[in-house]
Amino acid sequence: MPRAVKLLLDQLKPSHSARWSRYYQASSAASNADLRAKIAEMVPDEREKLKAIKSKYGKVSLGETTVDMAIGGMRGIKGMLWETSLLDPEEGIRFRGMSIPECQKKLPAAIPGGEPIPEGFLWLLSTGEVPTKEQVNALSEDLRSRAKIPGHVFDVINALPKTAHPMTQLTTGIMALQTESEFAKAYEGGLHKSKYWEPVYEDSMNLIARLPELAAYIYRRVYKGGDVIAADSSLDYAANFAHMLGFKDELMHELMRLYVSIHSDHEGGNVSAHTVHLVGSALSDPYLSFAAGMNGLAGPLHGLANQEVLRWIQQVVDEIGSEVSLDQLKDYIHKTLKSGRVVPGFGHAVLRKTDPRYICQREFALKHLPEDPMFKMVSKLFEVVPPILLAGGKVKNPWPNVDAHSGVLLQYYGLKEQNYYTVLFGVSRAMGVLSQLIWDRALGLPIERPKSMTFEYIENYCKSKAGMTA
Ligand code: CMX
Repeated sequence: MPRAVKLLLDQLKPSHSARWSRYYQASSAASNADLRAKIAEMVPDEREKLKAIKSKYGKVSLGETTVDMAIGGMRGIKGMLWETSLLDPEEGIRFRGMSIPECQKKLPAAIPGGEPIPEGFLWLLSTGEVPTKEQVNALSEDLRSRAKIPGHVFDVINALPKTAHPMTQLTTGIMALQTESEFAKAYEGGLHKSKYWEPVYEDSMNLIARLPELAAYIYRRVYKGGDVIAADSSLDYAANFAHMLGFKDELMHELMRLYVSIHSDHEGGNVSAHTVHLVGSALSDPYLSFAAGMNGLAGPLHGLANQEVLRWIQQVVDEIGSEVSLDQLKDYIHKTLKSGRVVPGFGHAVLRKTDPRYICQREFALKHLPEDPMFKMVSKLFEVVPPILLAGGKVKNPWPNVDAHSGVLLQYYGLKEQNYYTVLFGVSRAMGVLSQLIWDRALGLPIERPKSMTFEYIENYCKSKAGMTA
């Protein structure tokens, strides 16, 4: 249990702390390798925690909402509970309290000193605990046993032209998989609300398990003449995904482990995560909720930026070459900005420093592909873009985000089809948003319904407020 949570519980109610400490000791000692059993064990205490926070702090204000915030994309409004990760503007993401370097150090890896296996992230995100190797292996096995896709899903995808964007094909495939929803069936059968999380857990794990095969099918269909590669049951989740895409290089498997892990979660307010959470709050099942989130991820200001970055870098290289001076590069960036476009891969709605997901990808590149010309171009952009964006005076964060780096690593290992990149992001994102969705239902979070306003309402409200305070 994170220390901060334990401290809070200690303050809230002494009896909780005793119960938590019993739970913690039991779970630390247990060799329980079943994730569902582990979550079931946690549910009563987490419900108590929610109740205690509501009763003790329910009326405490979390801050002011201004008109700017309301019409400015709700930036900075604290309006959602999201347990799996928290984003600090200066420091970047922490998964259940752990930074990326801490996760790299503490979570089980496939090879000594290698990148953590994403199944370890899934366990961590779902429970807040660092799993043992045994727990991670059991989870890998469990996911393998769930990875079955019914034939009609492929038929539905095959009905689309191959030219349909891979994200359209992914979302279509997820929607076709919705026929398998255990939550939808259980709800129709009159499930008690205290048990909602159980079929949501099953749907979420089944969906996470099925996504790599679905995504690999789309890749092989669109780019490799439909030559589909069967799963390899000896491989972990990410390595098997890379294998089904057609990549045998162990370093590409390592890259995929890193990729899936760091893209898994980025707290709750980003478009894809918030959408899954919002749609799920209407008790739409995990397939419906996740498909909705994927449609948000497919937007160029969010997940599609990774495709846009590589396309843009490619354009830079095609137009002015890769051996360019910093001044030539500056001119090109000014040209992009003058044409009314954003520099893809730079900026962030919350972060105010370089994204640690960018940093860990840069470290991977420095270790494995320091001489790659495209990596060198990414490094030059890291030097050149931020001062230009800063000088423009309106960008709140001039630093690179996760998408500024991922494409260059993928193309180095042979995954060069940029339009496919957001699908990789989507498969990865499932682990975070679906872990949270299980907890949304376990905690009984209600349907979301923020208040909207018209211009007239805002004006009248502000005038009357001014009158009152004058
Ligand atoms: N290039 C040029 N202009 C940029 C910019 C960039 N990289 N980032 C922000 N700006 C502009 C905005 O368009 C906005 O301009 P207007 O006032 O004319 O509308 C202004 O700077 C202020 O924006 P901001 O408050 O700094 O940023 P937002 O919170 O509104 O937007 C983001 C954040 C990520 C959408 C934006 O930085 C952007 O468009 N970046 C490029 C696309 C990108 O990399 N997206 C991926 C983000 C990570 C992810 O979600 O996957």
